[in-house]
Amino acid sequence: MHELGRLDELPQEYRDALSARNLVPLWPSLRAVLPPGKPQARTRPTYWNYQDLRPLLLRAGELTPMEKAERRVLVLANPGHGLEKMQASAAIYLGMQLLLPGEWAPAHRHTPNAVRMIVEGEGAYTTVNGEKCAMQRGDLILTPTGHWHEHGHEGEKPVVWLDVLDLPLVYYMEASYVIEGRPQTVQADSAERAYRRGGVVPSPVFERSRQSHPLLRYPWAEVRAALQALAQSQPDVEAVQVAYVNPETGADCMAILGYSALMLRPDETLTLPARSCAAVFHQIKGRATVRIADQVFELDDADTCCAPGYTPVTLANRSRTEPAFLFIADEAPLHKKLGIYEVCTEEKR
Ligand code: GTQ
Repeated sequence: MHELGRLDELPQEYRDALSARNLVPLWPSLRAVLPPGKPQARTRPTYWNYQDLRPLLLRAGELTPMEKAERRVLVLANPGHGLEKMQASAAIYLGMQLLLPGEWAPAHRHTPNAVRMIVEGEGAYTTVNGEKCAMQRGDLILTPTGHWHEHGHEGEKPVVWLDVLDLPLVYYMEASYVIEGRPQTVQADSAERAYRRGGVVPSPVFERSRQSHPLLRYPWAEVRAALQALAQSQPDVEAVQVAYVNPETGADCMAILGYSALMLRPDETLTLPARSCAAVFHQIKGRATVRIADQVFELDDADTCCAPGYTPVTLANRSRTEPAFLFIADEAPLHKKLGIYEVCTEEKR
């Protein structure tokens, strides 16, 4: 690929004339916006150790009362994007949120989609459009775009969860905003129970559910059981992985980011092919080693790391006796909708 003309080769008076008219020559910047063969990722492989950040999060609980925080969150920011951008990847935002006993994070709704993966503590809940969702370790709770949500805590110890939002994308689209609300009236029943068993959904033919997100809470006990059953019934399956889906349609549970849970069997090593989208790995339980390009991260309970797109990732269970469980968030739904999703071939790596 031959070299293109540089900006400083153009007469100053010509450049000024262009600038004055809001015009820009493409060729000095063409290779930057269309790099040959492979994108230039700002997203760097990055690791956050939970035991290391936990005391700092608890200190935020002492330093900043809820009234001054609204949401008490330490953002897991990728230095490749600049910490102030609060991005884990191009489209993924990650935050560790703390709620202390008796505290309440007031109702609001916003355009970015959020999910929460509960990390520790008991007795907290999120109410999403009137549905009270209990928060237990490993549970996934959806807060889709436009849904009212507030968090409360009736337990005794601090509760921490990992927020995953598509905020960087929605912000980039100039579509990010929030609306403050009043405390929600809690519905008597939750949809969760209706979507529970035996491959049946509450959908009589004359009244299909019109909800875009019929199920909001995915209890960890059930997801873990699904993983263990899969591992047992299909011992040769390449990846013991389940996707969090809309039970009505089987489609990704959220429009922009994709969510799955993966079990590494004792001693198992699994190489995920390089894909165009970035991904986040969060250890629900166990000890996995995550190799991303030339970086190796040793994850323990509640540790998190992220990988740029176009990069193969190797996961290995460090235990010979116990399974390791990972929660994975990726940008695959977004890439698929944009038509840019790729599982990369060898030459591209
Ligand atoms: O809990 O509603 O990490 O609005 C960032 C923005 C959490 C939340 C975040 C939010 C929330």
